[in-house]
Amino acid sequence: MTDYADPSAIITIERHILEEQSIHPEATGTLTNILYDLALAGKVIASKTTRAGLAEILGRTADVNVQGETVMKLDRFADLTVVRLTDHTGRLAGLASEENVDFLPIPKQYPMGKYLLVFDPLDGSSNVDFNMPVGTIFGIYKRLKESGPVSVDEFFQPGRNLVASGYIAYGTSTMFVYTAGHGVHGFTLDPSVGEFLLSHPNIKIPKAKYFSVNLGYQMYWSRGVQLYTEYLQGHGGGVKPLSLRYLGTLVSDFHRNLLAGGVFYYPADSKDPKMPAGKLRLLYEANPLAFIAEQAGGYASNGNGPILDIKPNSLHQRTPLYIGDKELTAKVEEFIRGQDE
Ligand code: FDP
Repeated sequence: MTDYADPSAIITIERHILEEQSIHPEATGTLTNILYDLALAGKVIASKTTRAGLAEILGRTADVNVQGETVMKLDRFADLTVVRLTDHTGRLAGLASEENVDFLPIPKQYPMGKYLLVFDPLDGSSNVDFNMPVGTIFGIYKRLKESGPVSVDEFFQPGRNLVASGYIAYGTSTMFVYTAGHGVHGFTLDPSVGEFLLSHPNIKIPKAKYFSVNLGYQMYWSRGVQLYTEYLQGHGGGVKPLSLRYLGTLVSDFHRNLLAGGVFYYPADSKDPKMPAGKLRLLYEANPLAFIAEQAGGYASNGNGPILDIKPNSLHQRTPLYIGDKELTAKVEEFIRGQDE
């Protein structure tokens, strides 16, 4: 059990979100409760990720464990956890996630709410088998229509419309980081009391120390992106060389750069003609993190302009993403304009 020197200094996530709600006298508490539902989902998923390596012992063979139960893949489990903890509450009108081709309407037996949830249940899931950090990303929009069945177009809102966004990082500890448009706040899960406690209030991105990109794919990048990368490495003397860090889990790479200062990018590339815009998804990866970056004094670009201004045209649309330190991220637009257009 953690020994808290001064329990009155403890701010739980519930208290913090409630206090933020009081900034808006018109608030009904619905958004507060969605965030709280997601924090609970984060705890449930974290309790599984910490046991991920035990799948071998418990029996991953043929996806059936020793008790004869089917062992569910962690990303599927994470998806179901978020859906099951949010779809019956009367707070949401629909959900869209990386795991489902179409959006999920609210089942008929449950009341409909006015918010839409977009999420990536387990970002970086290819890292799970190697005990590397993973995360859950989410974004919350108001639905566009007052009532009636939800249509897919209601999900095609630019990131500027986000009411709140955040992520849960499952790393050496579990952290819940969110913004509802009043700064970015981070909470660390204390497993001994089972609660997220405010550990990183009002996060602002410090001076850049790192750049994060999969350099292995450099040969597939445009000339502008190659020169931008050389710029970050200090060629030409524009900046002091930045240190390279790349985990291959967007949430974790972003989280480190948010706290330590830096820029992450996954550019458009020619590696796979089916994915000319790179690998990352606009709706439930780029947009939620872009909202956080801007709230923390940073910026997110697709190489031509702000990520948050793009109007999506499909649920699983991909986008190039440059995100983090404001100046360094904006700089890529100069390189791309100068070389690639
Ligand atoms: P993953 O495929 O493991 O889910 O969202 C996709 C993602 O991970 C990001 O988290 C990560 O930044 C990126 O892919 C890594 O891709 P590369 O292996 O191509 O670098």
